[in-house]
Formats: sequence, structure tokens, C-alpha cells
Amino acid sequence: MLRGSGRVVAALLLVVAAASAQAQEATLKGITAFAEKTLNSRSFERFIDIVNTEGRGKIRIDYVGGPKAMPPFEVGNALKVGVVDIANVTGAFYTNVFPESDAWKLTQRPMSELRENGGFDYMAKLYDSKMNAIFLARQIGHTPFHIYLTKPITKPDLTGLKIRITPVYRDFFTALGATVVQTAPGEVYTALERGVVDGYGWPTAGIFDLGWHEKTKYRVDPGFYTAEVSFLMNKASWSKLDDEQRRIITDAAARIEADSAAYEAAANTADIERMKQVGIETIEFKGADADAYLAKAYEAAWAGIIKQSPEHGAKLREFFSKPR
Ligand code: 173
Repeated sequence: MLRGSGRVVAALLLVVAAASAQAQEATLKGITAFAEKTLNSRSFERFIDIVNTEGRGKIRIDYVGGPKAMPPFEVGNALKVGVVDIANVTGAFYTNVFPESDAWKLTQRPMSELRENGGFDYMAKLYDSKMNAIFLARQIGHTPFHIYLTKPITKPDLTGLKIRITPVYRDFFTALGATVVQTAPGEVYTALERGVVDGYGWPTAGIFDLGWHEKTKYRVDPGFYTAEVSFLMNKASWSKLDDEQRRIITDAAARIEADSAAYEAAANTADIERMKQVGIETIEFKGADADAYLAKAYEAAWAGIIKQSPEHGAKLREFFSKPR
């Protein structure tokens, strides 16, 4: 039995123990390169909810938001230098830091296979050495991109048209004859409204999120490449976590990657239907025309990546491409 001062000491010890347990809760600053609560951010928001629920008292992600908090093309560097600890972002937005990141769009095998065939490990090493980053999960990886237009075309030729791009589309749209204008997603609506561009590149789903359907008349099919949006973590922030904290992050990330096919399929089906309903017409290349269109898309992009990074580009092409 404790009496008098012994009891006071015990009580103090309890207070100290509680305070240090609290201090062990890691807080990570999380950011998304896409507008909050839109398609490409929602799985990240779900991931944060899972981590904050399962990690209660151990780890917490403090969500600082999207492009209102930081311009999308700055997210990669912010993660690299540790201004943020965890990010939801696509490779095309940080080619300034790590040019090969844009090659994710050229994967023709699912992530589950790339995690087995060495392709994932190859990229993970590049993330480590070029970006101080850990690649946690790809949350978008089953959705192609399309050309969306305000004016019709009759063949795969964008001569005379100004098209909004990111690095994803630059080589292909240039090869199709377009004049290209790079903008963050947040500037697309105004660019369309002012006639600064006649169209834009974007994945199958998501054009309703920022109101672009109001200014879009045509979607060009087939879609090309495979969109990529992933969760990345700063390496120093990762190394500060204990095994349990890492497990919570890794498990939540794996769950999101595993759910991504179903999540994307539902979103794509819904948006294609909605485009039909609002009168967005499909311009479809078929048969040999479609084959040539897609072949040109991949050729132009691989040539661009291999030119920038001959050694890694050639290796990534082996891992990522579908065997012919
Ligand atoms: O068009 C874009 O802004 C872009 O590059 C992209 C990449 C992945 C998902 C959505 C958009």
C-alpha cells in the first residue's frame, strides 16, 4: 500500500507515463495534388480515415488539403525536402524532381504483377535515390486517358488545335500536331471558357468534378495509357516511425491499392454514362486506326522517356510493357 508522499509520486508517474504515451503519437502532414473531395483525392481521404482510426494514439495524418494549400506541381519537391510527410500525387506533376516518374502511365501490367516482376522494385529504388521517397500504393491504375475537345476531329490529327496538357500527354499530342499548353487541373475550366485551349487531356473519370463537362463537346476513344495517382512518403519521416506505425500505414495503403480496380471501374462507368446524358459525343477510332493511334501514343511517350533517361527508360520499358 502506498501512503502519503508515495501516493503522490505514483500519481505523478502516471501523469508522466500518459504524457509520454501521447508524445509517441506520430503526426504526419499529408497533402493531395488534386482538389479535395474529388475523384483523385477521395481514396487518399479514405486512406487517411483508415490510418487515423486504426492508428488512434499511435499515428495520425494531419490533412492539409489540396491545391489551395500548395500548387500541384510543387507537391513532389515538398515531399522530397520534407515540407510534407505524405502525399497523394501523380508522376506527371513532379518530373522536375524525378523525370522517370511519368513512366507509370505506360504500365501495361497490373501493379500486382509489377510488384512481382521487379518493375516495382526498380521504380522504388529510383524513388529512394532521386526523391527521398517511399512509394506506398498506387490508388489509380486501371483507367486510361482521353482527348476531350470543344471542336470535332475526323482523324487522329490535332493540327491547328491548342490542347491543355501535363507531361503525360506532351509527346503524344505534339506528335498528333497539336499546339500544347501546360496547366494545372485548376486552370482548365478558365482556359476552356476563354478559348485559350480547344481541348485537354484527362482520364476517363473526373471531368464533372471541376465543371469541365459544361465546356466539353467530344471525348475521343479509345483511351490511351493508364492513369497513375499514388501515395508517397518522405523517407526521413518514414524512418522515424516504429514497426507498428509503419504497419498501420502499409496495411491501409495496400487495402486502397487492392480496392482501386473496383473503385475506378465504378467511377469510369458512371462518368461515361453521365457524359452521354449531358450530350458529350464520342469520336471513336476503330480497328486499324485505333491500333495505329495507340501505337503512336506509346511510341511517342517511350521515346520521350528514353531520351530523358536512356538507361532507366529502357529498363522500365522492359518491365512495364505488354509482351508483343
Ligand atoms: O491531366 C492531368 O492533370 C494529369 O496528368 C493527370 C494524371 C493522373 C490523373 C489525373 C490527371
